[in-house]
Parts: sequence; C-alpha cells; structure tokens
Amino acid sequence: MFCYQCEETLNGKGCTKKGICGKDEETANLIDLLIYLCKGISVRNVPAMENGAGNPDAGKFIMDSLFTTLTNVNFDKDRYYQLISEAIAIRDKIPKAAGSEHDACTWKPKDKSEVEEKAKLVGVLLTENEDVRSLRELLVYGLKGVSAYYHHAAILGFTDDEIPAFVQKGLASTLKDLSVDEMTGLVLECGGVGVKTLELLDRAHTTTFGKPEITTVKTTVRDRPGILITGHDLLDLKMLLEQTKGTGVDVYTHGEMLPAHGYPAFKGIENLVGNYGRSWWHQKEEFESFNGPVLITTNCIVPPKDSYKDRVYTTSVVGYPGLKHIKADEKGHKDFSALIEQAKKCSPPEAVGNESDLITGCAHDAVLALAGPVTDAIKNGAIRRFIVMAGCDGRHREREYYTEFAKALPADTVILTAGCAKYRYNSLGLGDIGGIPRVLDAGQCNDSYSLVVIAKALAEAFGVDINELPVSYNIAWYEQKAVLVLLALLNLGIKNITIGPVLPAFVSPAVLDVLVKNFGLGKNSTVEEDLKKMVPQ
Ligand code: FSO
Ligand code: SF4
Repeated sequence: MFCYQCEETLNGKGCTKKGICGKDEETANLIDLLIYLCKGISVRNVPAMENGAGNPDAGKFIMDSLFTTLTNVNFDKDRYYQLISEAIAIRDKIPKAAGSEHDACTWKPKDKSEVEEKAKLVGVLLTENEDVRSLRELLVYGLKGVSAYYHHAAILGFTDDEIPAFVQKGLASTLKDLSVDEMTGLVLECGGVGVKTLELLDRAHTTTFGKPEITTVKTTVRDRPGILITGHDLLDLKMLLEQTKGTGVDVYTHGEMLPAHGYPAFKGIENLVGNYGRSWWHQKEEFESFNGPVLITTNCIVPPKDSYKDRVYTTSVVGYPGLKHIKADEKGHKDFSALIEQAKKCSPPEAVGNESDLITGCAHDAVLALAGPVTDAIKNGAIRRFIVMAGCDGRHREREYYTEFAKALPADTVILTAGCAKYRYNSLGLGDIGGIPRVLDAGQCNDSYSLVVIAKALAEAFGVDINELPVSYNIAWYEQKAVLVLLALLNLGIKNITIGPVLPAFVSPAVLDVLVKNFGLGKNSTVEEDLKKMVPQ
C-alpha cells in the first residue's frame, strides 16, 4: 500500500501500512487496482467512442468508481471486489485499440487471490520518476474531484458528455509516456473541466432547489427523536424530508449539509430543525450524542464506534463494512423507512455545547443582490479586504491556525467561505459590516464556484482584473475535491493563492516550482506573517 492523496497522509509522505483515515492495506490496494482498470477502460474507450463503437455508459461507471475511491468515501472491500469485476466486464466489451495493448487493458484474474496479488503491484509507485508520478497523480486527484461533483449534478438530471469524455482522456493519458508540458497541460485542462463541472452542479442545485438566500440556522435541539443527515447530497435530504413528514421524527443537518438550509426548497419545513455539530471529523462524539440514526450521503465518513454503529446508514457511493446501506431503486427513489422506524425508538439528541446560530446561503445570487451595498462599502473603506477561506476542515492541530487567523482579521475585512473549512470560524460571532455578515458562507465546497462568480462580478463593477481586487486567498485543503477546486481557481487565472495547513505530499519539488513560478502558489505561514501579506495596511 502507498497512498498520499490527502492532506493527512502519514508524516506528510504517504500511508504505507494503514491509512490515517482508517483504510486498511487490502482496501488501499484494491482501490489502486480499480483505478488501474478504469485507466484500461479509458485507453480502449476513447478511440472506440471516436469511431462510434465505444461504450457511452463507461464514463458513468468510471466516474462513480473514482468518487468511491476518494478519501473517506468507501472502506468496504466487498464493494471494491465487485467494482473490479464490473470494470473488467465493461472493458472487455469495448473493441481493442489498434496495436499492442497496455496490461491495464488485457489483465484478467482467474480468482480472487489473483486480484489480491495484482492489487499490490499497480499502485502509485508503479511510476518511478517522481515528477511524472506527481503530475499523473495531480491529474488523477483532479479527475476524482470532477467525478464527485459530476455525480451530484447527474443524479439531478444535469449532464454534459464532454465531462466524462475528458475524465477518460485524462485517465488514459496516465498510461502513456507524455512530455512534462503535455502532462502539465492536461492538469490545467482538468481545472477548466472543473470550472465547467462546478458550474453544472451550481445550475443543477439552483434549478432543483432554488437560489440560496442568506439564512440563519439554529443549532439547538428539540425534545423529539431525530435523524441526522451528513455529506453533500441534497437530493437525499429532499427524499428524507418527504418521508419523515408527519412522522414525529425531526431531521437535522450535519457538516457539509448545513448549506441546505439556504435553499428555498428546504425552507418552512416543520421537522427540519437545524444543524447539529460541526465538521466531519467530530463525528465520533457527535453521532454518539445525537442518539438517533445517521445517514451518510458522501464523504467524509470516520470509522464508526461500536457504540453507535447500528444507527449509521450509508447510501450511494459511500460504504463501510457492517453498516446498513440504502440503495436507490431504478427510478432513483430511496426508502428511508428503516431509519424512521429506528428513530422512533431512540432518545432525542443531546445538545452539543456551542449553540450559536450559523449563517449560510451567501451564494452568488444572494451576495450579488447586495452588490450595491458591497461596492459602496468597498468604495467608502468600510470593507478593506475580502479573504477567501474556502476548503476543508481536518483533524490536525495545525488547523487551529484558521481559527486564529479569522479572529485576528481586522474588523473591516470579510471572509468568503465554502466547504467544511468554515466550521473553524463560523461560530466566532464575527458580526457584520453595515448588515453584510463578516463570514459569507457560499455553501458546500463545490460552491467555491460561487465565490469566483462574486469575485468576477466585483472585478467587472470596478473595471479591474480579478487579481487586482482587494481579495486574498487562504485556502485549507484536505481531500481530492479540494485539489480540483484549486485547479479550477488556477484555470480562472487567480494568482497568489495560499494553501495549507501543509503542502500536498504528491506535489514534487519540481512541480511545486512550476506552480510557484506560474501562479504564485504558496503555503501558509504564521498568522502574523500571513496577515501582513494578505491584509496590507
Ligand atoms: Fe469537507 Fe470531507 Fe466538502 Fe471534502 S466533508 S472534506 S473537500 O469531503 O467535500 O468540504
Ligand atoms: Fe492516508 Fe489519506 Fe490515503 Fe487515507 S486517503 S490512506 S489518510 S493518504
């Protein structure tokens, strides 16, 4: 096993015996093999599609598989064995490419033990050159991010054939000997496909659930049993609310589901009580004290404790051995009656402590509705600077930096956020500037797109380049969706982004050098140093 795809990788180098995330060696190897086979499918399918002989459904399989392999999505070995068999079956129905084929296009196991053995041999370290490996992995992680966001758009009926086509082109490229320039070009192109995917998902969400409105969300609990829903899938929330209506069971959001409260479709629902707890990594204590069933719709799942395991349900691409899994039927409908019946027998949730209200729903439409007051506040100096602090939260102590940074920001600055990173500062009570909240939460990590729409509109209003705006970027990353968001920001021409709390282990010194020289990308430092840099006097 060798995995270095997330920020928490062991010693900033790579997990080799067991993941910090909880993934064991066999699962990590199976993930490598599944990705290897997805590359093999792509090598065959890209030319076959051009000749009208490809499998148009291969893209969906590949993208759902890539999403499954993202950090903290699926820890279930059986699921990976099944996906590996499906991958081989899909690949073998596609006509062979001309000439001799790569092993990923032809390898076939006789039994499970051959799968296990092969899985040990096809990981990240198969590429020996550090810089080539770095560029290939950067591309694959970006493609994982594209796949995750595309999945959410697609289940709402919003698709774009060019996106799965690019994912396959990108995967196929990693089995070829390309020049550094060609590989770098594909990484940057992935950022552009990322922008397209984020825009598609934004359209899917706003068309289906309405345009988010700035909303105050309660974090207190009621004296009735409840179901907690976490992850990013708003359609699951919709179905859960429809099925819990009138049952006496409340619904609370958790983690990345908090922004749901800003959408008109989720307003005025009597049993949608509020948000419970904080970001993903607190789930061991919070799922315990919630007392009722928990539905995990996407990452991040933390290996559950035995004490509450029987109350946790996964759905869609998420999986964990021993947890109950809810599948959609052919029409996409999910039956949550098991959770509802279990909830009725559970005690109400216990309060988690800090119960300050949270503000969300500050997506582009809501913020641009305030364009007048915002531009006035910039012109008259009431707002000196915006700091984009989007991204992820994580367990590491270094992340206290983000709370301290937010606290130390001068009162004439505004934080633009999206993703679970916000839990480091969204309950600090940072107040407002003439009615404009000082923490503008655009939504989930995918809604980082919204922040770019806002920045572009401001640039237009002031007639300046996006990099000349009084905006600094201090982004926290954790997993591969954040890698994609970063590539998307680079594609949009945004320079001088600071990322932290550590640099990705998969970025080699030479690749980092390119990112520093071309984009001014840098790592965060101390609160004092970064304040000097990001909020000039
Ligand atoms: Fe967070 Fe987890 Fe949304 Fe990620 S819950 S860390 S970038 O999966 O997706 O922000
Ligand atoms: Fe390690 Fe992160 Fe990979 Fe898990 S996902 S095995 S923590 S690098």
